[in-house]
Amino acid sequence: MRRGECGEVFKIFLVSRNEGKIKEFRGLGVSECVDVIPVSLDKVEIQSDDLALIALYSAVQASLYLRDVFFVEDAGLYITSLKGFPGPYSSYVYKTIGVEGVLKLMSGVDDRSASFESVIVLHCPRQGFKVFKGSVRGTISFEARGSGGFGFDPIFIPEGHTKTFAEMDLETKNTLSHRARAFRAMVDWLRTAYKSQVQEI
Ligand code: ITT
Repeated sequence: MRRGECGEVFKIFLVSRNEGKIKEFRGLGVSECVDVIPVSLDKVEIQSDDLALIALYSAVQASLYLRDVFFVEDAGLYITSLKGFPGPYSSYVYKTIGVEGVLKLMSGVDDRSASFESVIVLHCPRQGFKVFKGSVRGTISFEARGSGGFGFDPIFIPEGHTKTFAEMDLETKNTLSHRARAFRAMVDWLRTAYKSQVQEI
């Protein structure tokens, strides 16, 4: 990890090809004085029920190419009445049946509760891999609403709110999201590690 020009801005690489994710992490970085730099790498995503394992495997692959401090994230939507589906298969389900397909699976279902989960795996050349998690509870709406965000945002209403994530602006989503919680946990850890003179993280 390198100190940026103003002395307080950290630079950190994010390995991802998901534009929506990259935009959110860059926005989160601005509010935390962290310059998040996206890197696109070919990586194979394993199949597992465990998001942390998927993210860890991606991080290990990326570490073969990247020697600096970087992180990867794996995230998913877990719908209670569908026993956690699509969960770790969210990316595939989004690309295949999409938002409308999930709404169809939920038609006539009263229990709309769901959560978004995010797992970040941070790679530090000296300290190895560290895992950070974040989640947000909410409900699945009855129809798709809003044009912001990405993925399943048009059908997810975070707890305590009436708008879907896709009806919120980026800043609002970034105060509540699973991704924001995992990211802040990582930044807190990095700051502590850096300040406690673990200069070589
Ligand atoms: P990278 O691995 O390149 O980062 P990806 O799109 O493959 O990108 P994931 O495996 O983490 O990333 O996919 C998670 C999928 O879950 C994503 O494609 C969305 O469909 C959905 N998802 C995750 N977080 C979301 C969010 O904040 N809002 C809406 N949908 C989300």
